[in-house]
Amino acid sequence: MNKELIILGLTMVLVVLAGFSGAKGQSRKESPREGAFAKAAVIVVDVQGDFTEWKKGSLAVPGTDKTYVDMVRKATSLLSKAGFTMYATQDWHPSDHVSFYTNHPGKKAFETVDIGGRKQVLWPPHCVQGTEGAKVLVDNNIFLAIVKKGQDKDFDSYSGFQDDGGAKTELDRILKARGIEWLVIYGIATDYCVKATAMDAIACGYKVVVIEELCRGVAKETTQKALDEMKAKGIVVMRSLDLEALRKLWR
Ligand code: VGL
Ligand code: ZN
Repeated sequence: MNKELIILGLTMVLVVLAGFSGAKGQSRKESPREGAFAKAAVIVVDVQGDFTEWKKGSLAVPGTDKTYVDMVRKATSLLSKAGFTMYATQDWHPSDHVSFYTNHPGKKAFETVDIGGRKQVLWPPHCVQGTEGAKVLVDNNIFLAIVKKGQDKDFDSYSGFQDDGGAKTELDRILKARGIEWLVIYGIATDYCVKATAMDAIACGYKVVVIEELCRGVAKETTQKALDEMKAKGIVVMRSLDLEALRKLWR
């Protein structure tokens, strides 16, 4: 047996293995994407423990069992592989947040109050910064960025783009910096954060598709109303995820 040849062979195997792991670790996230969906991004809205029945969340939205979360995970992975740039939003409140009924003595959960001339729904405390319930339930490594919102105790923020006081998040800037023109949006809740994010997205000049099957709403009537309002603004509401239909739409 030739010792040098064996050592050379082993070295080559190691070099190849190192090359593969390096490529994997570094850059699926950073390189601009190519192909039909190069200018398209996905925003997975607030798929967090506190909004799900699966995790017995404090503000669990109907229809958010493990089957729903698994469907979202599968769709998110599929879209990433198809070449979409992936983003998520994350509700991320301080414990003294204005939207928590517990911070308004005498008020009950789901009551609406007037705060500084704005209507504010009072929610059970949810998505408190750093808690288990605030975690995004989709593999975090898939996202180029997870945009936090609702961090200012004085303002609620259903939209991933800005809060009720008009303070912008980084979302529009990072999408524009990457040349994104088209957005696929889905998550929780259809009638609050999905709707607000989609409405701001279209106002910011993006072409927007909401995937109905991948969304869940707090209440039936407000969910139907939200879908109608979104359609009226030019948002395409697609019943279920269909890559071929998306390709045609944006050709
Ligand atoms: C949401 C209520 C309060 C949402 C967030 O993600 O739709 N809803 N905070
Ligand atoms: Zn919230």
